[in-house]
Amino acid sequence: MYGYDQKENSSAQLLREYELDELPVMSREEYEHKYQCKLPSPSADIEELRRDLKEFGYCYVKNALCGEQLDDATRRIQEQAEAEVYAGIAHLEGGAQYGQARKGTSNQRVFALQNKGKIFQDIATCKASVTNNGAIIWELLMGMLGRGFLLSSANANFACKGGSAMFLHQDQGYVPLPYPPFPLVCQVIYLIDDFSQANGGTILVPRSHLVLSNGKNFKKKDIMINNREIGAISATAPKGSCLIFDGRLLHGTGANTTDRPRRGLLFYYCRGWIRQQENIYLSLSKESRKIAEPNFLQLCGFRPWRTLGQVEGEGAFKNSSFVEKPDQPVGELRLTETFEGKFFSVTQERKTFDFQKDPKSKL
Ligand SMILES: O=C(O)CCC(=O)C(=O)O
Repeated sequence: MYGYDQKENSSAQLLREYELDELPVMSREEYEHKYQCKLPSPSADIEELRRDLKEFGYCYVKNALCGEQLDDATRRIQEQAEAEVYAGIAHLEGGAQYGQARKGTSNQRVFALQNKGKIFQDIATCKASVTNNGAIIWELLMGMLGRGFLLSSANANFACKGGSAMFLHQDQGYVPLPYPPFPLVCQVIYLIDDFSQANGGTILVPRSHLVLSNGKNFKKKDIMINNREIGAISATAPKGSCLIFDGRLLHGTGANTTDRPRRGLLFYYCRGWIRQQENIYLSLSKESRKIAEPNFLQLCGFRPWRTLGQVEGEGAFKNSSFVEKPDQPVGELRLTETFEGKFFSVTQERKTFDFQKDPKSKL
């Protein structure tokens, strides 16, 4: 999910300045010929997927959603998108320019999937009954982001006819350069339709995760891959696959020139110590909170991790407990004249305060 900041030293500014936010897109065959390489294909072999992520910055997991799982997810997202349009609350965008991601009306985003069907919570946690090859996806996420990673946001992106290609960006573009030598965030896109160059398959710049991390070689002509200037392709894979990419990889939605929408479910994850894109603590609806399973709540950050995410100090040492919004957070307290001669007690529960008059008390 895009995130950019136009401050000095941010990758977004450099990408624009050096015209890397828009690159001509070649076919897979052209790319492989030009750069003398074999680009990633859908696979369920974890070693191959790890190699693809390391070398190219992306990989495709084969049959991540299939059969009924894919049908259910497709039905749910389609009816949600239509209902949001009908209700006049749809997020329509063009996807073209910096600062104008929401302008234009061809493409549609469905935000906050965590509230729009239990199936999306289950896909986020790679639950075995919903996600095929989910254990492989989870393993790859752990390999990239380490233990305690979080769901940063979840949305659907419908690229539709007439929508222009989105500016190319790095999902961790808000992090000052140079980047550390590992991803801070990553994106998992479940393909609801076959992705192709014609229907706006995500534009990817293979290997850009390695060559655009130090902030020094941002000039297009200085960025060489196998002795050729940097180049872009479109993600092409059958529906049901999932595309996983490193947060440093240059990418963006492609332009759909066909008559049918290109739909993708986007799950954006971050390391456990990075602020999430969606403020899920505020936006998770009561109903969705009720049906959420512990794994999902943990993924959203409802469980403190290594001292982070505490609530009034709770969870600092007990990593096993989930935290809740306190009914009555402790505010300013002081013993003043008013309290003299009064008995003051705090119950074990610590959240309920009980003030009673007790003339015999010394307090
Ligand atoms: O939907 C896509 O193809 C990619 C969307 C994207 O780049 C983003 O949201 O950051």
